[in-house]
Amino acid sequence: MRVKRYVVNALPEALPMIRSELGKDAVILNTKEVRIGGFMGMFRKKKMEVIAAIETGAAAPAAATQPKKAAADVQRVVHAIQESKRQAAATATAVLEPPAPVVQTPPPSVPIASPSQSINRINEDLLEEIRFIKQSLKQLSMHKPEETRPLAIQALYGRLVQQEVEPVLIDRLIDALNEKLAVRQEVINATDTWSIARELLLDWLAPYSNQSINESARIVHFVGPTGVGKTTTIAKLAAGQSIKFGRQVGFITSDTYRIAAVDQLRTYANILNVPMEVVFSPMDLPKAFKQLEDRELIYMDTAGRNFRNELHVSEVNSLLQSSEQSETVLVLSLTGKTKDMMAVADNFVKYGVRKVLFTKLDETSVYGSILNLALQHELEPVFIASGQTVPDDIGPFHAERYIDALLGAPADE
Ligand SMILES: Nc1nc2c(ncn2[C@@H]2O[C@H](COP(=O)(O)OP(=O)(O)OP(=O)(O)O)[C@@H](O)[C@H]2O)c(=O)[nH]1
Ligand SMILES: [Mg+2]
Repeated sequence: MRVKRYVVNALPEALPMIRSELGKDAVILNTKEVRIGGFMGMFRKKKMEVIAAIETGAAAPAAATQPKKAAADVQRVVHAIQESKRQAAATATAVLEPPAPVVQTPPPSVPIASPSQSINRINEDLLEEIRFIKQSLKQLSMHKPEETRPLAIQALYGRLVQQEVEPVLIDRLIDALNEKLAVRQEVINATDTWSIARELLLDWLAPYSNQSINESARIVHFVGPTGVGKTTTIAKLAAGQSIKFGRQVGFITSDTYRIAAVDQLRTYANILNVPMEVVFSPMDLPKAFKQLEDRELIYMDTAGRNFRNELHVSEVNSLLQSSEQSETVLVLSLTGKTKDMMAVADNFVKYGVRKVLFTKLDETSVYGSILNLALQHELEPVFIASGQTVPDDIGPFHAERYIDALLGAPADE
């Protein structure tokens, strides 16, 4: 066996070298990432080491002898398959059947297949084997183990894992990327990989971006787990609407659960000169709406609860009924754990919630949950809050800015 080591930037670079030096029968024994060069352990460059080998008897043949050899190979494979099938059938018979008693048996009454029927069956079997091998090869190339992927794709994979993007979405993106790259022959660098990933993600996010709170909704409810920033967000949005657009805003709060929650919203109501009603149960709602009937826009605050518990979700939902056009916005903090956010989102989506508002962007550098919630729960991000200052620290969701933050700079920059 002849073994040769190649150090390249990425696997596709090694393939033509292997083919020309060792021939088309060469096999890749191993690939791994290595670091070379540098100075005192610093500035080392990432490379890929590829170990390839060829049986010495099967040295690279001249082009003219290829067809003959291919035919011989096929014959050898056919023979091997037939032989292994014959042995498997014999073994199965031996295992399944008890030893036959030593008696004379009459000749079998089943008709014996004609030679042409047998050849047809062998051909069908062969075709079936070839189909199976093709399918397996395709699957192998789609789901290459991480370390045999080109370096730029490995780096992108790492970035998305670190951003807590759901594994199923990462796999989908890498598959889509590989499909796009399959039509390109050259070795792909990180900048190109990042830009294709950006395009793909923007495309996927398109149905969920450029969304806002429904303008025809006079009543907007804000729901979400404890302490995510619902009350502060209401103050920020109300200030924007009344100061920037001169709209007549009113507040309702049903958060009588936490001591001082009513006072918190009342403080903002006083500063913004906005009337406020407190409701203790769904029965108080009609009276509150009547009091605020001159208001163009009503923001309703609700108590933060453990909304992984569906009972709490159904409780808050009973407060969100209104005879008018209304909309409910789920408020989630980006500092929350992805799994918990998904569980909360799941519960609210069941009640028809479609809009989500993320807070505390300023407290994290991990943004995967926005993508996860949009693509897996079809929740449309409407605003992003990035600080405690009322009213400034909030803005509409921008898909492009978001994807840039999610992907970060390409790995080779
Ligand atoms: N860093 C940061 N803090 C925020 C943001 N939004 C809100 N906060 C802070 O988060 C804390 C909780 O905010 P609240 O508005 O009281 O949260 P809530 O969801 O109404 O809380 P409950 O009503 O108790 O469920 C406060 O200290 C806010 O100043 C944000 O975007 N970034
Ligand atoms: Mg609150």
